[in-house]
Amino acid sequence: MVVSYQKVEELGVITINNPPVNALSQSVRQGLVDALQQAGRDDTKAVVLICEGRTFIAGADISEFGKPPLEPSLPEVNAAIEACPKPVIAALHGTALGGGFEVALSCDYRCALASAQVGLPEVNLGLLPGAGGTQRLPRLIGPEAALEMITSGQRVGSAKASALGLIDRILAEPLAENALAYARELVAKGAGVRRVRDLQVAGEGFGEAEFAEWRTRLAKRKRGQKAPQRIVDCVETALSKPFEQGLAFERAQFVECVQSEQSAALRHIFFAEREAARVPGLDKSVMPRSVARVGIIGAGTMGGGIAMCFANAGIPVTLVEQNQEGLDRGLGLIRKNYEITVSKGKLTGPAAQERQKLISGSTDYADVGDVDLVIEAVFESMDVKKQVFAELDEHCKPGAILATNTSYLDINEIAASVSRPADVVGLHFFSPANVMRLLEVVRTDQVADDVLATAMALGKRIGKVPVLAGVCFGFIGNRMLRQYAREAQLCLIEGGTPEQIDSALTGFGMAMGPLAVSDLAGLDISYKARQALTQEQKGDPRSYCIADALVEMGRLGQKSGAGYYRYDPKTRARESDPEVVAVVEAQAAQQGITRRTLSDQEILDRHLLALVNEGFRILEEGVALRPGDIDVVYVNGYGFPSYQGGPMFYASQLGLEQVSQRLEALHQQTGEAYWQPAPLLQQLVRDGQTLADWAG
Ligand code: 3H9
Repeated sequence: MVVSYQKVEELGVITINNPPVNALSQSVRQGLVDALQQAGRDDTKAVVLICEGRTFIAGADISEFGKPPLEPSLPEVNAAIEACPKPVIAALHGTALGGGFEVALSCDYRCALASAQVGLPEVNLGLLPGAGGTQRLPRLIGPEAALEMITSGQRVGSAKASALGLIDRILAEPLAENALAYARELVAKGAGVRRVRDLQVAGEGFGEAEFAEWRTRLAKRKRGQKAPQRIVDCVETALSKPFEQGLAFERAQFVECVQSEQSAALRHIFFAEREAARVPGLDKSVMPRSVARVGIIGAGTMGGGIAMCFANAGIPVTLVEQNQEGLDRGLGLIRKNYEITVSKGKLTGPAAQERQKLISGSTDYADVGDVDLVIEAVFESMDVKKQVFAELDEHCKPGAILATNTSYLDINEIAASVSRPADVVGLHFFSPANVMRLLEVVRTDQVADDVLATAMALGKRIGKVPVLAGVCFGFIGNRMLRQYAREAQLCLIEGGTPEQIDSALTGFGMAMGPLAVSDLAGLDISYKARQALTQEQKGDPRSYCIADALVEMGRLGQKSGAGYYRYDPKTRARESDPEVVAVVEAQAAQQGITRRTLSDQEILDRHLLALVNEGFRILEEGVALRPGDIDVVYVNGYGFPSYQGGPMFYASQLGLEQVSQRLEALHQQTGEAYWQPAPLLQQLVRDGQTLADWAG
């Protein structure tokens, strides 16, 4: 039974037990309605609603969305709580989220463990709270705080929730015993039914202008997303309309959101992120190795960022550099990063100091002799990496995991250079490493199962989204990125401007356009990498001649004040630069290209299709295990808009036949082999299959 009802002296106790997170699936909703009816009829004086397992209800059952609705709905459950003639007391632990928190808001009183958190994260799924959250929350905490909580989707701990008036009593463990004692206390003092719906919203001084301000702010902060704007509409309605009308309005908005493509995309990402953590073929009995101390080789931007990831998770780190000067520079950079975090109010000073204390520096490999995992983050050169691995092989204790943060190099070759190839794995972090959520875990030919299991578990422990990738040039993300970056160059030389290209992609929702990203990363990085290649390896000159010309003019991107754009030395604001147009035109003439007008749609199509086609190749080769893994990589590592679901989800929404036809048209038009639809795509189209069929 997922919901049970029990009489404990004068109290009725409703217990939900629906692992893993007590989601509100149909059986739970029905069970709640039945239990409430029973409680309403018997001689109990109050009802306690509590959950078994690791958490109070964590929300509606997301897997039910997109399917025909099943009765009773959650608003009906909440109405049943409010119709109960006795006070209902919600006892919270773990995370009371979304519909779960809305259930608690429908109760008369709320008590919680100090460790509990509450929140309305629906916005992260392209939704709004659809069971009264947008109407009840403003009645309890006012419109401003309600808007902040609902549009950010962030959780609030018990202490803050109590200060806001969301929780009436913070309890010590054990929850059940103390929640029942609290309920008895309420009964003893005659505390009766107390419905949030009957409260007036304290909305003085909050009117049309304030709501308009929120809409503008969200249009920037949640660019392109529909749900945040709808949330503002709902909260505004809570102020202007009676409760029932507000509920009806909210319901209509929720239904529209749940049917939207944006929500389907975000739900896809929610499940894909969790699926990505599973490694097929890796037996559940494989125990991850224990990781209590970590070493990092290289205190550059990447090494420092990685060190912060571990320190932030409470894991001590030893950072090794070649000389004291480099080490001091690296540690200084880390200190500065923490100072910025503190100045932004995201961390307290003492907490930042605690974290920094976990990072120690050294110039001696012997100091990583006893670490459980070491990550090499040095210059991207096979020779240099092999030298580092030889040192690690010599100094690290048996059983230590030896990881490389290489972005492109053949990790099998690195593994083969040491005496313990089974301990070698790729851990590819993304810059800035302490911020970006993606972690590509690269599986080498000889890697041990428990090393892989450790890498995946550790990724989650340090707050990353780990995705398994196979060895190839660029793994999943960067291999696809090369195709995308090529299109940016070709669109530029064929007739686009940096502004047009970037805005076509930011218009789609990309965090930044490809050329602005290049300016940020520094044009000299890929220039240097190209210099090491043969003419043949470099490929079509049209795809790099502009970049080369800019670097040779000293335009290295943001760091030199100019790249594809010009940057204001003070504000770093980006400006168009006619000089770039001149360079582009000169290069086009040199390559014999007559520039033409490109439509924004063509630019967008070419960039996305380049990603998608390579994605199919990567899937076919087994470099990525599932289409969803590629989407998770792009959303968490490359600024792909989560509400578009990632490149493979985008392809699925477009329809594989349509994707194949557009690729074929580009192939015919250009004669370029890379536009030929990938064999897997062709096969799926021939067989009338979807990517989900293939993955399933
Ligand atoms: C909503 O409530 C709408 C209402 O306003 C209106 C309705 C009318 N449903 O994350 P984990 C699964 S919208 C179904 O790995 P953790 C998850 O897929 C919802 N399944 O654990 C995974 O399955 P598997 C608002 C769910 O400890 C397993 O549970 N609520 C749901 O790291 C464990 O999950 C949210 O958005 C769900 N709601 O984190 C909360 N939640 O093992 C979403 C989880 O097969 N959930 N699963 O891969 C979370 O944020 C985290 O799961 C939570 C636990 C913090 C609860």
